[in-house]
Amino acid sequence: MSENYREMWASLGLNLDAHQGLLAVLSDAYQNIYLSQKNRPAGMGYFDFVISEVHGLRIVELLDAKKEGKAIIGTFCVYVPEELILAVDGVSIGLCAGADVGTEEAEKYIPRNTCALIKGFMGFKLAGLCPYIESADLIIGETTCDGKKKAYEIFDEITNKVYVMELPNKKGEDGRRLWTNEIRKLAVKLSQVTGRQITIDKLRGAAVIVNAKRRALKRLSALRAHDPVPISGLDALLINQVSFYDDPVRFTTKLNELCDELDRRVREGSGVVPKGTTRLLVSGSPMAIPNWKLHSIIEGSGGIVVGEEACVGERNFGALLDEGFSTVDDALQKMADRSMGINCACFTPNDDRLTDIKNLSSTLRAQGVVHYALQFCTPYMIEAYRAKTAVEAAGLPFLRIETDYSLEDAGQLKTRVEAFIEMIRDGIVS
Ligand code: BJ8
Repeated sequence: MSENYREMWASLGLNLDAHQGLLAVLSDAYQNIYLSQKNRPAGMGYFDFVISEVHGLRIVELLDAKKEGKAIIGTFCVYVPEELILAVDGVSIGLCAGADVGTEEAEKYIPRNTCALIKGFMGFKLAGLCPYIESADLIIGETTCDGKKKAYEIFDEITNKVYVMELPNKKGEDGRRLWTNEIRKLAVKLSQVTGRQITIDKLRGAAVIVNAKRRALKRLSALRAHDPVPISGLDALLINQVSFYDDPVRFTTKLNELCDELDRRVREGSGVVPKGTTRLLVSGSPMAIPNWKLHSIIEGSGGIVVGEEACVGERNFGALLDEGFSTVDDALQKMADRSMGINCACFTPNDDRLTDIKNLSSTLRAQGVVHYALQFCTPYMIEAYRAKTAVEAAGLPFLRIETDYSLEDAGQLKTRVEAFIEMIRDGIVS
């Protein structure tokens, strides 16, 4: 890929040598973690291709879209409604970063003890490694955790592209009103940036596209409830990560084709691992691409991940947008209501997340919950206590993990995960 796209990367101002190094590391990691898996569905070929072209063909597509007058809109949070971006003919791209890059540069601006996701997006920009950030016309931030909202101030100084939405901390009527108003303001901002009017027809078309994507992701999620599981947690995680980058219509078609194949597997009783493999739900901080660390450890330790109660996972697609809106403002209200149903640890109280974890564990027939918090992600690190109490009260074992993107603790984590799986298998906890 590299030679063909060098000129494009140079025109975006990337650091070509460092970028080349990053692609080489990613390609090795992908080979070792993904392509070495046994018995993968053939339909994963499309997603492998998307990853192989994540800084290539997809960027060509974005630049072509810009030539057609479309805007590229970067986002960091599932509270930002993708429909609104599509309604102004924009292209929505998730910008969260799941790799330790540019750390030294990032730490010149933000403290060492900042979560890896924030350090990641700052590092990608500062080290000149992200063609998505460079292509973006507007980057939408939100006042979720303290780390993100303060980092956006600096990120805006560096990029001059950041628009921050005010997300409330509580979900009562006041919070709902505030968030609805923020969505109205975002609609105005997007119209200004793109020069496009938001109409009811545009919103209807966008709602159909994004709901179809959510339905396909829900279909994939439901298939993971079977035993044997027809697809690995690693592959399902990858699909969820790709859902933030890929063209939504093409993505949905390809994912539905893959689900057809998984349906056949289920009918034939064949799975990616033997029936009875220990089933785990992962819950917590989002795992942005290419963060495959925990899934890789779990599945390399004899378990299988059957679901993610996370933003790269169920929180992103769990609820559909109510398409029964009659005016533009009604649509904006319904978007606000949909996203206010997402249970992020940035909210207080957040009891509904505990219910989500228990319900999902039961639907997906998980035998244990692995709670994942990125180090220094205070909301999820602290909420782990209440998640543990709720999960154990429901009779399920719980493993609490705090980690970052580095592989330094991989051996230690593997030992803990293996012991957890063994305990479940031996029926010591149930
Ligand atoms: S809705 S989880 S996408 S805010 S990992 S930066 S919380 S310190 S990403 Fe999130 Fe929206 Fe919530 Fe989801 Fe802060 Fe934690 Fe870092 Fe995080």
